[in-house]
Amino acid sequence: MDHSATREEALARIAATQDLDTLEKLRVEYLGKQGSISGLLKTLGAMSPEERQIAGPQIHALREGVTDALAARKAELENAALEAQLASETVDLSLPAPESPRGTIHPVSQVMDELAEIFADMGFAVATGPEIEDDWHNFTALNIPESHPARAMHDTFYFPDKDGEGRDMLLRTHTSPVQIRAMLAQGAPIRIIAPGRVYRSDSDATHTPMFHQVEGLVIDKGITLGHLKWTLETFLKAFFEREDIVLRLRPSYFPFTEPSVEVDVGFALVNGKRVLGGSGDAPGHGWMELLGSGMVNRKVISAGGLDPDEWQGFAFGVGVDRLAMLKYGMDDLRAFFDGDVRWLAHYGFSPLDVPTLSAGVGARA
Ligand code: 2U9
Repeated sequence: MDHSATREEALARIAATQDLDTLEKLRVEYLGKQGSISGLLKTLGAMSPEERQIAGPQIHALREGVTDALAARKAELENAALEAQLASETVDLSLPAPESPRGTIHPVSQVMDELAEIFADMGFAVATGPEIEDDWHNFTALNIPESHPARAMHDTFYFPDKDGEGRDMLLRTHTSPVQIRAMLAQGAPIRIIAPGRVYRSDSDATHTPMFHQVEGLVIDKGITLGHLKWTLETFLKAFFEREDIVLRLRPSYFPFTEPSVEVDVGFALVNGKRVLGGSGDAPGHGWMELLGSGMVNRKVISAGGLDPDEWQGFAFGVGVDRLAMLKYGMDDLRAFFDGDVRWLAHYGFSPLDVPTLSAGVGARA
C-alpha cells in the first residue's frame, strides 16, 4: 500500500501548526497508542512474511518521517516562543525606577557596615560564629568559671537539654566566644572584630533581651595599652566623624581582661543634649561611659591555645545599638526591634549609600 498521501497530509498539517498544544494533539492522532500510524504498525502482525517485507519498511518510513517532522516543528515553535519571551522581557536599564524605593537599611545594619569599613582600614577582618553556644566557649574559656558571679550577672538564657557531650547549651551573652573560636582555629597573630546578636534575660527601657555587640581582638607580640588607646581613638573619630573626640581610660574589672579599662568619651551639653567631642573636664562638659576593654587575660590567651609568654593582646566590647542611638539621635532602644515601617522610613538608610571612608561612613538616606 502506498502511504505517500497519508505522509503528505501529515507533514502539511504539522507544518501548519502554530502552537505546541495543537502539535501534541497531532502527535497523539498519528503516533499515540490509538494513533493511525500505530494502527498501521499493528496490521503488520496479521500479514504474511512476503507482504510484511514490503509493507514493513513503508510503514516504518512513514512513522519515522512523521516523528522527525513533529520534532522539527516542536523545536521551531519552542524557539519562536523563547524569542517572543526575550523580546517582551527586555529591560531598559536607563529608565528610572517606577516608584521611589520603599525599603531602608536598619540603623543597626548601617552601623555594623560602618564598623566593618572603619576597622577594615585598620587591618581588622570580620569574624562571626554561632549564637547558640556551649558553656565552655561562652564562659569557661573567658575566665568565668562555674562559680563566678559574672555567670549570674549575665542573665543567661540556658537551654533545658545538654548537648550530645553533656555540656550546657545557651544563647551567647556576648560575642567573645567568636574570638575564642578564632584563636583556636587560626592561631596568632589576630586582628578581628566580631559583630552580632547577643542575648541576656533583661528587659526595660534601656535593655532588650536581644541586642547587638561588636567586640574587637588583637593578638600579636609586644601589644600594649597604647595600641588599645590609639585603636579606639582612631575608631571613634572615624565613626563619629569628628577629630575632637577625647577618651578617658578608667581602671575597671572584667574576668577576661587584666588590666581592664572602661573608656569614657568627652561630651558637651548643647541645648540640653549631649554632643560627643572635647574634653569632659571643660566647663559645661562631661564624660560618658562608652566601651569596656583591656589587655587579654593570660588565662584567656591560654584557653585560646596560645602561649601567653609569647603572645599578648587587647580586646574591647561595645553595644552597637548604643552606638547607633548616640550617632543618629534615637532615644528609645525598644523602637529598634518593633519593625515599625514608619520608624524605619524615618531612621533607615538608603540601600545605595554604602559607607566608605572617602564619602563618609554615615551618609543619610
Ligand atoms: C576574648 C578576650 C577578651 C571583650 C571585652 C568588654 C571589655 C566589655 C561590654 C561593653 C558593653 C559588653 O555590650 S556590652 O554590655 N563589653 O566591656 N568586652 S573587654 O573581651 C574579650 C573578648 C574575647 C578572647
